[in-house]
Amino acid sequence: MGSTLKIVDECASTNDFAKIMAENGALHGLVVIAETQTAGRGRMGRPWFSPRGGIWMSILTRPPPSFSFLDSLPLAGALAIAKPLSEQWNIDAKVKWPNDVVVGRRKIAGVLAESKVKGNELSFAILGIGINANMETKNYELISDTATSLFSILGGEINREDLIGAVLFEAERNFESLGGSGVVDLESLLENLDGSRGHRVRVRTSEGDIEGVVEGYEGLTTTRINTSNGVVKVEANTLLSVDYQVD
Ligand code: BT5
Repeated sequence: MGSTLKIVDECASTNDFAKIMAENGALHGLVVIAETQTAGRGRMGRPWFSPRGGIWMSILTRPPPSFSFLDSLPLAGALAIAKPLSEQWNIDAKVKWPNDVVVGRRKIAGVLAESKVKGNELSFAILGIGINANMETKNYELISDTATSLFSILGGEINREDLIGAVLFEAERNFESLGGSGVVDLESLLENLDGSRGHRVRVRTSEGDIEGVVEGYEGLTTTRINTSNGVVKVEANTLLSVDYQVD
């Protein structure tokens, strides 16, 4: 990861920037980083606030081995953020299914996996990573009650280069493991860093809505939800949205 590094001051979305570079032949491992994004986005077109001081970056993987690789990318990406925050910076960061990193109840980072399909084949995938690093979230009305930043938690600036390096290192190992190298036991890592188990959720899937309590995972693509009718397995490729109920 980062064999080619493209750093820009401002762009609409690093995912779009990386996609254009991918369509023009950029190689596996390209990383695009922007100081600020003017149209950063989350899933389903939701806005992603991207002021200066944060870490807004996208990683190109090509060719992704399979569709199940793609379905695992959001959790693999979230783990690559939560692990170094927890182990190297001593922050109690947890992965919140399906694609968030939280500290306590507040979101500190999110990931957005997108892909390009040609015929029946995946031609490339892009993993967008947004981390609220050296910035404040309280000025953004939409997220002032739900988000936080590393700056607020640490009471000072984090070295962004160190964190970017650590996240890219973990992302590379996680991606290799999704490809079958086994270098990281992703299921155990998720077990250790999971912050969703025991939480009540309302899940929308392409196969219907489910309400219940997150019980655990099977691999990185299947989530078990304990409902009043027993355990229902949610597959990542059917997932539309997850709402956490405040309990
Ligand atoms: C995500 O979506 O969490 C994925 C975020 C991915 C952002 C990166 S930045 C680099 C790359 N380029 C992009 O354009 N995107 C990626 P989702 O789960 O849909 O969460 C979106 C919701 O999070 C919004 O509706 C807000 O409520 C909230 N939100 C927006 N900005 C936030 C921020 N900076 N911190 C915490 N929450 C935020």
